[in-house]
Amino acid sequence: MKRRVFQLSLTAAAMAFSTSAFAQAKWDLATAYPATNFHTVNISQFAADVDKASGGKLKITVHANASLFKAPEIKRAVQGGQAQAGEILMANFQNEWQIFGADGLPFLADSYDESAKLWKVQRPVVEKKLAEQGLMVLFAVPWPPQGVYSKKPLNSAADLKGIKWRAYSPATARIADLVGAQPVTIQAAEVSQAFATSMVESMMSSGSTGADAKLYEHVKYWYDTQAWLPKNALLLNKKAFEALDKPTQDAVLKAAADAETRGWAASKVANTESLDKLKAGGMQILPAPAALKTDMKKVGDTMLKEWTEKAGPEGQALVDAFKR
Ligand code: PCA
Repeated sequence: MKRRVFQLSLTAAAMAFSTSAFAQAKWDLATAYPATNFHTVNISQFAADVDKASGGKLKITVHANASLFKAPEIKRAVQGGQAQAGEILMANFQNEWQIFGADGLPFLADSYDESAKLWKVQRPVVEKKLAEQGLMVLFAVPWPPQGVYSKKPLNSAADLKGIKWRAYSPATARIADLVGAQPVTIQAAEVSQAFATSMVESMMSSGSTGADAKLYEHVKYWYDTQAWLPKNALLLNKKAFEALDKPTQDAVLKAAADAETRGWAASKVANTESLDKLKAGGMQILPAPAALKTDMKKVGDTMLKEWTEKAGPEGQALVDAFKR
């Protein structure tokens, strides 16, 4: 009984507070990648910009490296308001809605220019979908082009048969199926451990994630297939955004636009720097052998076909708009 009275008075206090003018807000922002990763550095800069432009009215605390929520939980946490903001890898949510995975398909958009073109057509539909879920997308930034990490040298996809393959998304698990490897889903935060213990022997990812995980300690080769550039997106809880006053909302949107521009540039720099780091650590950074590239392109063709079937007219419209 006592407890109920207490709860009621708390609700009354909350209501009184919400009708008063917006004074200050504190947000938690969850990410799944290390603090030093270029995405996280970019997001931290975004938080600092918002703080400054809002005159300290909106304070955003960035929780890096999956310390607040694990990667697959972040979307739901932002939706439910457990965190007001969070960064997701869109391709992780392909099973929920195929369009989220368009940038995770091998060789559909395989350069920064193509990736920017894809985001242009993907963004409006993604915004609409997320709005239905009570979410907003502030910006998206691609990971550097995806190559193949392997403990042993590779000539073609046949060399991947039977090996333990780290997947980070439904699409990267599907690649394993198609080449006859054994997929194991492992989050970026656990990649180093997984290769160190030989739980996995190969994966596709960027130089950036390999450098973050110091993979040169456990892996010998990275083949530059330039297969796709999956994007991280920064999501907001729509209600949290709407609770801000207009000048603070504007500060958020302006800082977000800056973060998107800065992030794409940072990704290109991270690509070069991380591959240099892997090389310095003793890895061989190699062009993809012709057979491997041809095999992977075939995998990409199959996956695009499967994706288009699942994504339906909406997916076809996206691909058509992208190719136009
Ligand atoms: N790094 C992330 C996703 C794509 C990438 O380059 C990872 O490997 O989990």
